[in-house]
Amino acid sequence: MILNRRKFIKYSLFSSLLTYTGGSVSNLYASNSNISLSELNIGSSGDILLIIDVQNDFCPGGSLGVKDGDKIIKNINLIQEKFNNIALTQDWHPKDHSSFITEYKDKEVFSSIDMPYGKQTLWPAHCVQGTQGANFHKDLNTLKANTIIRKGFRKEIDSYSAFWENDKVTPTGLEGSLKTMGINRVFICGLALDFCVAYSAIDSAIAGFDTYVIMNATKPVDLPGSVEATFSAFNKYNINKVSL
Ligand code: VGL
Ligand code: ZN
Repeated sequence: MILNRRKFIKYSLFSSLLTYTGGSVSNLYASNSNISLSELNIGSSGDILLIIDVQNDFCPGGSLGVKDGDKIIKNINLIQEKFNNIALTQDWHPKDHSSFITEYKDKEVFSSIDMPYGKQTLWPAHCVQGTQGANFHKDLNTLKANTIIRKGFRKEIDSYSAFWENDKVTPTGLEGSLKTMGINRVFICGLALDFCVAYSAIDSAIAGFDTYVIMNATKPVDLPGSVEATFSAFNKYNINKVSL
């Protein structure tokens, strides 16, 4: 589904979390992303690759499809070869999840409502547990992952981040898991750069991990201002942009 950009940005949770800085997306997108993964000696036991939400509903043809979302899968599979620790996330909602527009009368898709934990965007139904839309894309190599984190499975709370649900108090368990594993560097890729990847990267940095986003293994929804807002958050939280 193609997002209604005007409506979406108007109501986006990001408009409160991050600040629109203006300027050209393509310039920003290219800047500071020239550090190569090969310079970083990937593969020690302290490194993990975190692959966010590479699921059918976020790929073209899905109910919340990101443009060219499937085109990053080849790079993600190549990158996996370098890592000894890999975690996948899977957006995993009950069919009556409170973030779904189908649960409300007289509300518009991509508008927001007040939840006990703050503003919540209303989405088209997506990634419903047990459906084809919730499955990982068939081209994603899922064999090497040692961890799969499901998020958003509580009817009352949405979860963009791999670490904390949107209420910011319910953990997914990933932070404790990575700390127990002795992880110190987290490399993040997947969908979508300006939403679930961004929230995951911010929470990773706040948790104290050195955090890297792999720019040629992610794609943004790219609403007006959303990529600039993501990159200003990356600067604020010292999140590094790297490339394969
Ligand atoms: C996502 C909206 C709702 C994402 C998940 O993975 O980017 N976006 N649920
Ligand atoms: Zn979702």
